[in-house]
Amino acid sequence: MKLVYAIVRNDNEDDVISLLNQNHYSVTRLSTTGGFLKKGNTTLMIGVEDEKVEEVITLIKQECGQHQKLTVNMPYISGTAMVNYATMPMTVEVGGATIFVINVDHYEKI
Ligand code: 2BA
Repeated sequence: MKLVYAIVRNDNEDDVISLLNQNHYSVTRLSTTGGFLKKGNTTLMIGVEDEKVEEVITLIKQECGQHQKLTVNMPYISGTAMVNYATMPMTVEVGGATIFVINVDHYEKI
């Protein structure tokens, strides 16, 4: 058996947990903080049989994998939106997850 730790962005947590639950994986969610940026993130703990690890990682990638997103930002000056100015569409990288897979020596539910 393995324990998958997945550190995901807070804005992905609900969707990835729903997807894992729909696929019959149990998940424990921990509220965590990145040591570098000191911003909140979410660490998921998922205990699975060895042969299910790849599927779990695929599901996490499906919701949290890095991808590009087109965004249109309204220019602001001193907190005031410059509505008459042309907005500039930008492509930004979003998503991403850090995954650790750990061997489990012993597992039981009592
Ligand atoms: P990521 O590498 O995508 O990491 C996102 C979060 O995942 C991290 O948040 C941390 O909570 C966790 N994490 C990543 N690698 C880990 C590991 N080897 N062990 C334990 N936890 C790990 P933050 O620490 O706040 O980092 C946010 C982002 O800042 C990182 O994104 C990376 O792009 C950058 N970063 C982190 N440490 C850095 C450093 N020492 N120098 C430069 N950039 C750094």
